[in-house]
Amino acid sequence: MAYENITVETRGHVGLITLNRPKALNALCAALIKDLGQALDAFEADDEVGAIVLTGSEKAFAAGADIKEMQGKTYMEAYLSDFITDGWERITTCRKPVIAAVAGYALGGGCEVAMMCDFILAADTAKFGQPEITIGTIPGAGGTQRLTRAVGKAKAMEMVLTGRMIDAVEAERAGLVSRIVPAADLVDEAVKVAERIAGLSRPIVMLAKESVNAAFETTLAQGVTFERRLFHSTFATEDQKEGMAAFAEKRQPNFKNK
Ligand code: DAK
Repeated sequence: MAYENITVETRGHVGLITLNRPKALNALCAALIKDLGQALDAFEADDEVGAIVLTGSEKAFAAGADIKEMQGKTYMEAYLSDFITDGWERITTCRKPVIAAVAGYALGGGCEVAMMCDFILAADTAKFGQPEITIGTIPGAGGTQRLTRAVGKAKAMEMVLTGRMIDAVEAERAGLVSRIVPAADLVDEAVKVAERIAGLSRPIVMLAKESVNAAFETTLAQGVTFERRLFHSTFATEDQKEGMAAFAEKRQPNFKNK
């Protein structure tokens, strides 16, 4: 399928989505969000794809929602149409792992989209920020919530109240990104990590993802109980038998996603 604002390719068992609106630093207009949703739907439905990488350009992962598209909206138009809600949360319902590979600016909605992914690999050029306050609004796609959970109240509050950007080193130190890689290696490294995940048992990977995500929605006791139940359920899979047999027999496992 041809898209207007993204490019899509498959590398091995990895679905690679590249945001591609260079003239606007990948600003997330409605058409782009629609393209992104359709690409995610297609990769979710593709049995050959085990993990997804979402990236942008060298200069910008995404510089936010499209300010020019939203600047003239009235309150009633925004409220009644539930403005830019449609499709924005699609990444969070993806059952396959989604890795954000961020170089350059990830601002406003761009930072929020990166945080909706399962983890963020940052190029050494990455800059994260929630600058909405500087244009007279506040984050609207989880910036005050996911950022606070990722980096804690002090840094999130400073970023949201001042619009200050943080670089890759500060983002890694604060726990926003899993690690930093040289910009030139970013996409290859993200695809390598995704390929590694795609080579594991798909149902077990999905259970692991579900269990980590439960940590954000439950008490500790509920989360640990949930994890225990999922752990027990892995013993109903052929892949658990294969994984442990392979270990005991000192060979590589051959997972069948069963
Ligand atoms: N929207 C539209 N166009 C943008 C843009 C944006 N967010 N960011 C950049 N551009 C455009 C610029 O207007 C410029 O276009 P031309 O003038 O050439 O036509 C082109 O991209 C290049 O940008 P600059 O000339 O500004 O490039 P610089 O290198 O000088 O500066 C910059 C780069 C990233 C520092 C700067 O462009 C910048 O400050 N951009 C805006 C960053 C920002 O404020 N982002 C937050 C936007 S508000 C929600 C979902 C999402 C959201 C809310 C609700 N729901 C689900 C309810 C999200 C809101 C936001 O993200």
